[in-house]
Amino acid sequence: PNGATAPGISAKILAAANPLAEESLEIASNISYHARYSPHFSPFKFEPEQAYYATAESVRDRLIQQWNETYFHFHKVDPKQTYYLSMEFLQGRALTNAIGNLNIQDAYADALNKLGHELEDITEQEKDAALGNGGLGRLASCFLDSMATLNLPAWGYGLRYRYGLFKQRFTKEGQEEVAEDWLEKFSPWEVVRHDVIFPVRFFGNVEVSPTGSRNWVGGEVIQALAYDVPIPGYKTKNTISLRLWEAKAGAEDFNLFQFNDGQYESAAQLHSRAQQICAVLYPGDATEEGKLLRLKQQYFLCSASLQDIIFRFKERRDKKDLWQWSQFPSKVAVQLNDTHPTLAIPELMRLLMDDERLGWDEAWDITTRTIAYTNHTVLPEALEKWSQAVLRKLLPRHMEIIEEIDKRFMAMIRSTRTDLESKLSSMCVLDNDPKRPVVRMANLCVVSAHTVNGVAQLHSDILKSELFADYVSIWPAKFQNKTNGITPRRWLRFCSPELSNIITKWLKTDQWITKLDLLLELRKFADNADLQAEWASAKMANKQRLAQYVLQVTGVTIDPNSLFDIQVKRIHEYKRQLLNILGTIYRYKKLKEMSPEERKNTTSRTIMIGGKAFATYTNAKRIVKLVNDVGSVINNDPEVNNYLKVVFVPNYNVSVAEMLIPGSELSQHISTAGMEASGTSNMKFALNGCIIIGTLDGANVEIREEIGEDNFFLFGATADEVPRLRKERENGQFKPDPRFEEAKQFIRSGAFGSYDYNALLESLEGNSGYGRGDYFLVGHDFPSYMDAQDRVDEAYKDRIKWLKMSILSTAGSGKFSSDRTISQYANEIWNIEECRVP
Ligand code: NBG
Repeated sequence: PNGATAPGISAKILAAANPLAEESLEIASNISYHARYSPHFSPFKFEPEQAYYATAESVRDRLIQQWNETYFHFHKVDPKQTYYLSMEFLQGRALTNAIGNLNIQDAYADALNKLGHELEDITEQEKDAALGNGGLGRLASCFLDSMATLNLPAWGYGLRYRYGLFKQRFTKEGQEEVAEDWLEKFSPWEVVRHDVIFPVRFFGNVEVSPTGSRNWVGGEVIQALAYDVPIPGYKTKNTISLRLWEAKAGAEDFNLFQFNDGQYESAAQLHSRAQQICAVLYPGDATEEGKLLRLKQQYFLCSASLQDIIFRFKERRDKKDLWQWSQFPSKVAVQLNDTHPTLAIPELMRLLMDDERLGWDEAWDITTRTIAYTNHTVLPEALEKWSQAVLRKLLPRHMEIIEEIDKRFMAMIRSTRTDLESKLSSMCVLDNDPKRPVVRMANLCVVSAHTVNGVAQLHSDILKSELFADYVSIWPAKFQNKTNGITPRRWLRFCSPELSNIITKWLKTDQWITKLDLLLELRKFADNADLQAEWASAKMANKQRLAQYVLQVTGVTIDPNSLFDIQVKRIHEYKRQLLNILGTIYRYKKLKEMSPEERKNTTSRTIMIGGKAFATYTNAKRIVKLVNDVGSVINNDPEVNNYLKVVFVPNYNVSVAEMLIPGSELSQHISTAGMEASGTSNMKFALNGCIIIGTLDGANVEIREEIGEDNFFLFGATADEVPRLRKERENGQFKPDPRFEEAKQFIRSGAFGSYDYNALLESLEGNSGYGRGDYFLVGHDFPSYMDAQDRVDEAYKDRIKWLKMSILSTAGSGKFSSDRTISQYANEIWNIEECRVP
């Protein structure tokens, strides 16, 4: 029986060996070995939790072997290598992915059966590694999967946050944040490297020697210790590393004298300061302390990673006789994932000049040929600007270097591009506004990186025509587009084995898993009744599984025969969850007004919304509360709840996404045009045969192109119309649709409880200002959104047509594999090549 089996039983099983199941027997014995000899729990306990850790350790054994081989192979071949620097990696769970990529799922399932467990229950035991917020962090993790699968010499560098993204809970007040203790017991997927440790300095001052060389001294020094996470590629030996830094102080920093004197806190002061650095992902930055801590985190990542990169570069050179620093950019590519790791630029300059004694010009040449920058947003509040005073205090030498970069940039413009002089004040790196002098990190990146890319065609176009327009004429070749992608392994093969098997059967190959363009072949069969029947039954199985899950986490029963309509993503006004819920409210009101006969002709829907609101983002939290309030009223209204249910799916994260996406039929990607840089969940939904209702924003544009406009429910203003619409609004020329007014009025009438939603609704009213005057154009897009929703209802009534659309959606998703994206980065930015472990 589940749980009661002691690991020792495996000996008996082995004795009764069935020679055909040799591999699974070996695995079972290896799992038993770990349960016994890597004891993390009391002996003779083998509940699912213990079984999970033992299973993970047995998988890790295999990974470590491949991992070491990969490291040695890279070391021997010494190819140019990419380092992906990111403050976020949203890895999610690792077990299913690892055994899937190693292609040993059947053997593991069998082995666990022998030990009295089901693989599915065991994988459920794993906590998500949520070292990221949303799309940007998950993109980094999809990229790692593709780098490994494509056998590229590439690594990730990040921070080992003690607490990742918070867990979302609910009280009567709404969302509550609770620390997520992903390391509560331990993570079997990381290996500490006690020999990989680098000092990282903060504060102090710059000393000038008699020869004029500059040196940063004093302040506090914290150690960066490496923890490596293996990243296996799919069906390849190549297993790369995600290196996460942890901050620690040494024994010599512990003041034994003070401690024995009873001054416990001051005795361990540096230890506690070190602990703060990696304590949480995105500490609140409303206070000065908070800002300083975030900057410390960013610098900590950059400094440790670059010291490590330089160390490896030298280590691989030492074997050869002669080498020069000028070779560095032909061996190293550094990609900055947004501006968060921008300090890598002055840090590389500092290491090359102050430690390696290169001159400015040589150091600058190396730095600019090494570093590339990806922009992930045009939202002004997300474009980082650090106070010059804070930077100067924390990193005095870097501030000098940044000033010098800016000075030289301005001199270059003044001497070669007098036509741009009037633009200089917005183009330069330092903003010397006496009220708030800051460093503009995006400008520092554009000035210093050899390549700047956006993450979808529309976004890259906007970067060139607006945000970075002034730089384009100086460096036209610097600006590129790399449309995002997602890994088809996690986001189809492993999260929906049912649908995957059908695809493999019809394509007569499983090669689509690494060559996603092959999905196009499915188009031929889109009208085939047999495929449609199989497709429908896989979708239904996924919907049933999802319904079970929803019941379990919310207590709400949902009907798998209703249309499953999902919007899951971070809660943000520009993503317009408010548009969704206002539309839902209107739908509810109309249902109430119908006769029972009329209701029977409507399309039954289950609307699911999920996502986390940043702790201090008031309107986002109000939206979360509104969805919950609306859900409680509608779901308990017996008159309509056969036709409409509204569920807030709590604690949205990677593993919840893996449950939701395969069971979805319609998903909403409805941001104000021009504001969502790309979106990546849109790609995951489309790949799983889910139809998108969306605006012409981010990657929606390209998804619609690929899948076909008949298979996409489009509505809303386009990006180029948005500025004019906002102007018209300011001039009082906007006439709201009566349906929009009716929905808002219904909330105000108290239909969803006594909470005062006025402040939230007022953000959709008035005439101007960011967050007021309906900056996000919810009111403008409301009527076309409702019309698109009517088209959805009609289309869903014709199940055959809907199935065809669903098949075509999957068939058209080939472009959105992160394998395609990463190949383009490799060829067009990094200039690296495959380095396959034999
Ligand atoms: C996000 C964008 C998304 C995009 C991801 C990945 C940030 C700063 N940006 O639209 O909002 O899909 O990056 O590129 O998190």
